[in-house]
Amino acid sequence: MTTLAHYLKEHAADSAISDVITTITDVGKTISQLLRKGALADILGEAGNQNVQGEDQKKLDVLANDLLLEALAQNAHCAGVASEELDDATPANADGSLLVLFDPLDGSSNIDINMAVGTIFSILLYQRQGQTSENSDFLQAGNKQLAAGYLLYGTSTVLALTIADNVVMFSLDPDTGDYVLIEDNVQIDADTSEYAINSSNYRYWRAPMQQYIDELIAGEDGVRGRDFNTRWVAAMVGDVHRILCRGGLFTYPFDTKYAHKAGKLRLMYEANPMSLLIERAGGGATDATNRILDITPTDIHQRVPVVLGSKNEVDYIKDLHVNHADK
Ligand code: AFP
Repeated sequence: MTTLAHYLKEHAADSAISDVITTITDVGKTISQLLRKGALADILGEAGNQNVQGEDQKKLDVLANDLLLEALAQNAHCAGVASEELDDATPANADGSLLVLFDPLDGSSNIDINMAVGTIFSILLYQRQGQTSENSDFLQAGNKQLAAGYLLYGTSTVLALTIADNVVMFSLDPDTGDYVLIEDNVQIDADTSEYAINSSNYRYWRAPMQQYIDELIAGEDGVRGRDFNTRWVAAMVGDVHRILCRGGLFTYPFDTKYAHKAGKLRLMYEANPMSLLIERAGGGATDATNRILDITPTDIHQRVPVVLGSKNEVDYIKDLHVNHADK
């Protein structure tokens, strides 16, 4: 049996990364317990304030955010923390060598209906050790991530992690409190017949994305020559987990629903960490034309269109967009 502690000891580049991941996953145990108590813990419902994106926060969003922030601020290796829920990054220990970004509870609208939610995290190198960290220190492309992962609080709590070249999964043993390795070297099939998209936004998409979904819906009667199936968890963390388990395509594409947003998902808290996991598992991740991991961020809360999952399907969508642009 390999526990997370054993795995980190053998595979983490240094003790700082190991330590920060241990802090995040320890908080994950607390969040998992709070979620399991559900309404009994009096944690459901709106917290009464809105996050920086103008969305209502659930009580547990606030709690998860605070727990992670407090724990990471006390970690000597952590120079700064940026959360999807807070306007600005929070400086931590100036002598630390790492920066941590997180979405404390992705899919928070799922909390009240007892469906899957998760914590997504990304770890970057801090390049100005000894000085107080600022928002601009976090503006590094996703390909610079030292580690990334998520905790999925579903029927069981699962950690998906990439710290070296591969992706691994651990399951939280509720009896011992240990994360136990359940999958080493996760790989995604290049082909799939399963896709995830919120189709209610169809009229706001660009023509190539409309064409793509039209083709999938036409199934064996259309140009794709086979039937496709839809799955939509409404929490990216759940959809990405399904893809890491059995392949698939996930997209939250560019849409014109809200003029000021390029997409719904956040580059630094959602798209980058998930893209690193997916690429390292052999899949693809693009904003429909460019590799997500190569985007240079200009704002810590920047949004981006996302297309990720089984490689051939991601490439197919990319080709549709490139060919459309060429015309
Ligand atoms: P919340 O965390 O605000 O619930 O948003 C979740 C999410 O960002 C992402 O995890 C889902 O894929 C997506 O939103 C679902 O969006 P729809 O509301 O359009 O279904």
